[in-house]
Amino acid sequence: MTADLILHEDPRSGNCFKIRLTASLLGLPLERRQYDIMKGETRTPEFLANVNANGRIPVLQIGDRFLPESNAACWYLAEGSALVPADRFDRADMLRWMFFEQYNHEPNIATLRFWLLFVGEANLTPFQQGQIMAKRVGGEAALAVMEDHLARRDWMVGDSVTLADIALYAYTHVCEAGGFRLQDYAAVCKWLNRVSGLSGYVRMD
Ligand SMILES: N[C@@H](CCC(=O)N[C@@H](CS)C(=O)NCC(=O)O)C(=O)O
Repeated sequence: MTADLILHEDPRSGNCFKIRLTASLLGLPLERRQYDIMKGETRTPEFLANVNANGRIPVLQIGDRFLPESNAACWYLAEGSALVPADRFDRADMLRWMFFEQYNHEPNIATLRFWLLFVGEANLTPFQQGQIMAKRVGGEAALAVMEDHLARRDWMVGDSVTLADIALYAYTHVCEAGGFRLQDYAAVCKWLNRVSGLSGYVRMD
């Protein structure tokens, strides 16, 4: 019998971790199916035809339906829970930070972590090597925006943890693997501790 919720993932991926963390905070059981992105296991004809035509994990399988994109999957799990604000403005503000994560944060911070930790700087293409500095500057700018915001509040939106915190936590807490210095961001560090102190918190594998 197929489980209700199946996470197609590579456990090294922060995007996948967001979904595990959301499910864990909500007490929802997830079956995990693992793929090695370094071996192209999300690019096989079977994966493209049956799981995600975009060739990427995470994908949340709900019964016989497949939902790619980490933040969409977190939304599916959390809609109607305390992880989504009841207030209309706060709900939109939460989405604002989730779009910020996908546009300003993840493409810089997650990509540098992937390149430096898993691919190795020496194995990068000349094009990728030429992008390192821009990604470093972009990632530092995103962390500075978070630092400024969190210097004045405990959570990204409202007075309690929301999906905005989960989405941004995933790659922030491992950003040093991409060469970023968390010690430069004191308010971000305190917020990271707030998230990891939540009841139901689960570690990234
Ligand atoms: N915007 C997507 C990004 C998904 C993504 O880039 N996944 C990466 C791992 S974090 C992947 O599957 N890479 C393998 C590949 O592109 O072949 C999300 O938030 O889920």
